Amino acid sequence: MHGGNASGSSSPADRRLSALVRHLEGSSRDGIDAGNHSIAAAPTSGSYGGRNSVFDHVVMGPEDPILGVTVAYNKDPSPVKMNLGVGAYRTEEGKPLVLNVVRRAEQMLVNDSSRVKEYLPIVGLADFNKLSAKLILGADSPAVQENRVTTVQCLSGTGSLRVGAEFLARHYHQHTILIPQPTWGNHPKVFGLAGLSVKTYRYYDPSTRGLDFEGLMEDLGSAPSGAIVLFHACAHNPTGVDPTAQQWEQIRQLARSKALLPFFDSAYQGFASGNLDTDAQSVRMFVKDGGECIVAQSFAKNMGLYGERVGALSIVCRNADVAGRVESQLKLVIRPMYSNPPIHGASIVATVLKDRNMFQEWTVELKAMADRIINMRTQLFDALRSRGTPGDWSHIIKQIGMFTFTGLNSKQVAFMTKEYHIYMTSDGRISMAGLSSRTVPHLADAIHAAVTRLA
Ligand code: PLA
Repeated sequence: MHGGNASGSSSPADRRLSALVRHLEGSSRDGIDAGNHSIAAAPTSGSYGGRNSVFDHVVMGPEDPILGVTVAYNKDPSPVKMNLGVGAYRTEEGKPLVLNVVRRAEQMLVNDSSRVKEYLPIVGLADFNKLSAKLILGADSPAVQENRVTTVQCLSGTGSLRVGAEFLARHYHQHTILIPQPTWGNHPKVFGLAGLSVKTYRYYDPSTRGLDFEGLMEDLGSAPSGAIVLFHACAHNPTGVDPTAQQWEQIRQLARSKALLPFFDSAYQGFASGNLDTDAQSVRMFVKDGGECIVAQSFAKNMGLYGERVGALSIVCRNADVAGRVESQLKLVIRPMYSNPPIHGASIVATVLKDRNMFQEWTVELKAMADRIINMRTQLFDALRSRGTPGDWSHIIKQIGMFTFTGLNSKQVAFMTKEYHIYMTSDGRISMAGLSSRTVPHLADAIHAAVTRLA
């Protein structure tokens, strides 16, 4: 079977298979040598003196569009190099940050000799799950109180999205998912490989550098009834453009009238405005109306736990009975994937969320990170203005969250990398969290040169 297509009538299993076929065909196309597949009788015994590998036909795959930027950056010996690719917070000194409250929680965990390293349940740490649901849905959320939310601890935001997608592919009647155009580059892969059929809805208008609200409403309005719709809860990646509260309300009404199933990706709660509740408003709006929805949460950015891989998937159901059955099926998704999640990161989060003082300390540290990013926006904007760089750069201060979607094209990006050792994704996205007062002038010089030399 070649070039299998996801026709309307195919099952999730068929679609998963054709997604895999496309994925594999893609990897051989991306490779340097897709020819000569004669692997007949390639032995595993080593009797060929190690010359022929059973993997000889494996071609070199491309680097990831985001994480590959860090790979290239690491290879550059220049002392002035800057990594503005991946969204990872850096201090004014350009160093990764472990929050004080996280260090404190870790000390407490280490000092507690009653703590052991047993397996967690398939769904993860119970305290962590309950507290994560309250964090995103609100401490007084009726949905949580009525026990109609099931929350499972997953491997950060990505793992939560994937578990949610696998569950939907198996148990939800509609397999079309609409994702914004553009969106985080991993979204189509996560959903497609789970067997969902991925379509896009209009989101960003390059001419205004703002939301294409009409396009969005039109595309959601013509979506198949019951389709899944992916929303970024706040701080849309890569555009930094979020709907206003009024627009969210219109989106909610439309989504509910068409029985669309909202799937929120919340990777930046607290990072957009500096306030955890403000950044959860979009999600809470959809929970308040009593309808169902799904939320994938990440603690990578807001608690700085990137490599600990801490996240949660919550499915808000109509009633506790449904939630219980949904949870039983989530366990069947998780068990053959990674059995059960790691204990350390979730214990840190639970320790911080459980304790009033530590929670308070976290919000202060979180606000400081968000404020520093906002400050970098102002500094970069001012630096470009003082250089008289052609163009309207006000979007730098208008956009929200970790990234600025600069509008620089891939040629300009390549120029900045080559001539100025500035690393960023080829779509012109820069991580504002990777900037500091010391490095803003270098970036402004590079942007100025790119814009004036390569229109
Ligand atoms: N969802 C969105 C919208 C994201 O931007 C990211 C991370 C994730 C989910 C996944 O995060 P997690 O699995 O680490 O919790 N995006 C980053 C990193 C910060 C990445 O690409 O993996 C980015 O630079 O876009």
